[in-house]
Amino acid sequence: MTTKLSTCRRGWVPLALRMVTIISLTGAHELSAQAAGVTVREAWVREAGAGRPTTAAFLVLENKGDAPRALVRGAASVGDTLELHEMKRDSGMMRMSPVTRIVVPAHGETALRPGGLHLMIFGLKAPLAVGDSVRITLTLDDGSTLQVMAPVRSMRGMMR
Ligand SMILES: [Cu+2]
Repeated sequence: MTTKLSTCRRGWVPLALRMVTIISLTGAHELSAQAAGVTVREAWVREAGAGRPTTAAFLVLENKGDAPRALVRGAASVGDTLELHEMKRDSGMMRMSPVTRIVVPAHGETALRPGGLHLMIFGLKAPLAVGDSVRITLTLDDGSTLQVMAPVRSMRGMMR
């Protein structure tokens, strides 16, 4: 019994080490992708009272790289799904609709702000109050991911 267990453990140690190596290589890759390319700033999420199923997130994407990049999808810790949205004037009304990608030009930036491009979070699991923070994961068209902690703010505070 004891012999079998120790054999089992010996078998698992190299596998565990290999997994750690793979994880750290992936981590290094993501880190260099971020350093070479796109960063996020000014991220915030609109507060959402009890019973409200959706909210929106805003941020600025900055691309320090030589190639254009695009945001292609994302996820938020507080909701079921996240969509990329734009606001457009349609016969005198402002309407929002999903977009498949948000381009960030080389050596440029793209702002997601109220009234324009934004991230829409659906299926909120709990109300969001000022002072809370939301973890948002963004995936770019080169497969790299960015993580940002976005504070929750009131819409009124932003309009001042
Ligand atoms: Cu929207």
